[in-house]
Amino acid sequence: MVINTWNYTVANVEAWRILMQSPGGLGQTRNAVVEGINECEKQQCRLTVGYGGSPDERGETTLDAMVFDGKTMDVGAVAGLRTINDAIKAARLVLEHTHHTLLVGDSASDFAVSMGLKSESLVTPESKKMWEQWTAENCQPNFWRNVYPDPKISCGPYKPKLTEEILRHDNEIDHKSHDTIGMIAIDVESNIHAGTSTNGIIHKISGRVGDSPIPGSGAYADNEVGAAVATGDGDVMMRFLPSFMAVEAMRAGKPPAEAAEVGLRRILKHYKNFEGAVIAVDRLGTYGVACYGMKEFPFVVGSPANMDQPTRHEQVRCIPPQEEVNVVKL
Ligand code: SD4
Repeated sequence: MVINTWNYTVANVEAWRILMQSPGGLGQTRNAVVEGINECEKQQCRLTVGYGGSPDERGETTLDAMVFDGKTMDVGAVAGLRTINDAIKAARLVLEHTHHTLLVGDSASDFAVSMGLKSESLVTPESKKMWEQWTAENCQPNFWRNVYPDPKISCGPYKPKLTEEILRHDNEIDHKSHDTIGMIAIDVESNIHAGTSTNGIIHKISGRVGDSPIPGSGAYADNEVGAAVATGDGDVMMRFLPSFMAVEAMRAGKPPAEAAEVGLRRILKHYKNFEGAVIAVDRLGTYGVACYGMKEFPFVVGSPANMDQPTRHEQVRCIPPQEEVNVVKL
């Protein structure tokens, strides 16, 4: 089976097509995840995967991606690519041709080019326009705090301001336009691969890397148990490794639907205003999905349940909004 975040049908259809190139998808899970996700990169899924989306504060699109092999526990990941659109293929190259786990920035792009991928600008007229509009609106919203000039009304450059502490969740960031693809593929022998690809969060500070290329955060897989992938506010999510937590919860006996919630509930103890979703699948292909900060969360499943139409859309209702807990001061 193959399952992925959001309603990215093109990715699921492509991954399923590749899985079905061998009986039961045997040995095809890596190809399925990489080619499925690459389809989203090529088609700029909702402008949040691949080139031409989510310009950072300098107007550049940067990509993060990861491939996770649940059999060998081998991981390849890249972050902050400014000139390679096939980010998931670059991650695969790290996995297959190096002893490293994560390469970042322009050196990661150089590596990808040296291994045969194409170098190209990820900026498009559309992403340039998004960035120009943002700068025309005094760079609002942005991800700065405790700096001057006041980041709530002005663009940078900023300098540190030491007198007042603005807490992170006081900041109202629009999270609407960040929808990472996370995908899990499993064959008949419970060989599992998981993968992610994203252009991160719009207006991010240049150099920012999200949760998607971080093992245990954006994705985690272990053939003995299952796998999980996450999407959402990566700056918060990467502090809690929700994909790792989901897989470990399944290892401890929780069903996938409950396991998917474990990491999100942990985050909720600390942050009430974040947005995120986790998909958890056990080694036999039973899946569960949890989300927070949205009403519903859509995902796509490809499975042999209906061979005439293996790809189907589903959605779950999210955990209802939690109130901030009032701290009683004694
Ligand atoms: C990030 N997690 O870079 C990604 C963005 C995302 O749904 O998933 N959005 O923080």
